[in-house]
Amino acid sequence: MALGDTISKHTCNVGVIGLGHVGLTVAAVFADKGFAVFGCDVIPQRVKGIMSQNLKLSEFELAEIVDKAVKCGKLSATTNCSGVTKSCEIVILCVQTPVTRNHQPDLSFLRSATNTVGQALKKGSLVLIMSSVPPGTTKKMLTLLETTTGLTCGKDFWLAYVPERLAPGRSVQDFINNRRIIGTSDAQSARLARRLLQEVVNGEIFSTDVWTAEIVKLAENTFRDVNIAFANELALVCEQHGVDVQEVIKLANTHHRVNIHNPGCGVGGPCLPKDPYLLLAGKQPTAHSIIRYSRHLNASMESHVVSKVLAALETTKKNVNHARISVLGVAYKKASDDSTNAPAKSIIRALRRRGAEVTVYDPHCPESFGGIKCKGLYEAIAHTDCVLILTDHEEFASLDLARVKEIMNAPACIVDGRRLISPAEATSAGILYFGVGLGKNINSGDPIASKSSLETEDKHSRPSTPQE
Ligand code: SAJ
Repeated sequence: MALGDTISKHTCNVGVIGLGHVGLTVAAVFADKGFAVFGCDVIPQRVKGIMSQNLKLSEFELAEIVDKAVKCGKLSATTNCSGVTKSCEIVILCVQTPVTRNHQPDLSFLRSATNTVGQALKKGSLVLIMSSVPPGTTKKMLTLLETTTGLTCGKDFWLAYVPERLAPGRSVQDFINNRRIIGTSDAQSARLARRLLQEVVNGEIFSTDVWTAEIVKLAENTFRDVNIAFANELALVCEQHGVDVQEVIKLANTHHRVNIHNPGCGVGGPCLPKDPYLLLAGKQPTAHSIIRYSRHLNASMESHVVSKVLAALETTKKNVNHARISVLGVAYKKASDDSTNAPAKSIIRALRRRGAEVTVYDPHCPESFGGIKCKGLYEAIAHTDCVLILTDHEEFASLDLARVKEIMNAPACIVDGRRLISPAEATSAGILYFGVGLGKNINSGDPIASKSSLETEDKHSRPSTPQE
């Protein structure tokens, strides 16, 4: 039977190479739609966790469909990549594509997986690459597949670049509902990839060439990174002008063509700190790259926040050496258990290097980056000199400020790296407040300085993360 027909009947086998966050979501969704899915990962514990339904996944829906698919035999996992390739007509590559310390793409995982797939690929198969890749990579993988298989792409097998667009935290819904891009270099690959995607996603599907599709994916995350960098620079400007950046952004965003993102203590996660470098890999389109500069600026917010803590301690006449600081949040973003590239890492280390004792609380993430891990929020805050908020978890937005003041060493102070707490509410609870982008001397007691129009209109309205 032709591949197109087995796709429509869901009778073809789907192999997913790489069972990280993206691969596992892809595997689980295909299995949930009735395809027989064979997943493969080089980490035996990951495979074991999936098969024994013992994987600790923070996303409830993902955990649920993974377990269901394993239980009913639609999803199995192994470390044997060539075995998977041999038994599947569809092979989806979801391996990581990190950057090195010098911000150069490390394609070794993708090259190795493609090479193994090439050695076992059946004639008539469709290969999809979903990893984020530097422009031109799919073409290189196509050549590698042709060399290892001895087959011709577009005639004997099919290949498409289909970037994922799922945001950790809502992976399954994003995978199913987001619009998708398919990049191919021949018409039949485009037809088959579209037919396959249509079976599992509801969102509109756009087709283009591979090179364009690769750049589209990187452009999306780079746009977000540059926009956040703009917000961060604006925060630094506002601090110098004695103005509150939150109010500036909220009011500027009332213009229907303006959508400034939120400033903060830095940009983390598996994607934004890396994808701009993949986009620029091997190219220097201009001597003054806004993309490269944005990366530097976003990374520098981590040391800016450390300076804010030092300034806060100085105001309270305390020395960082021996100070006790409670860090709230180590995950890279709200409601996540992921601390990949989280700003918390360098910030906690910098404070500890200066002699501070750091307690850490995160309701979602087990990491502590060398700080003393606490089980409870107020346990972490008790007897500390400074509370430092690094993640915008909901739990921190509703802090009982009176209780915070009571249990902290006097004078209590908060450094808010995510602008989660109302400065006016903190000061009226008797807490000194320092926030990224807050230039006003909120601690002066001046009632005009301590009330922004945001707080007057809706005191609990913190601008939400754009396009959350
Ligand atoms: N952040 C800010 N200010 C903001 C928004 C985010 O400082 O206004 C920070 C967050 O705190 C976090 C980092 O940026 O540390 C990244 O968070 P995110 O929510 O922007 O991005 P990710 O990495 O979770 O997911 C992104 C998404 N890309 C876009 O929104 C364009 C997601 O849709 C992609 O699928 C994902 O990258 C990916 O896998 O590429």
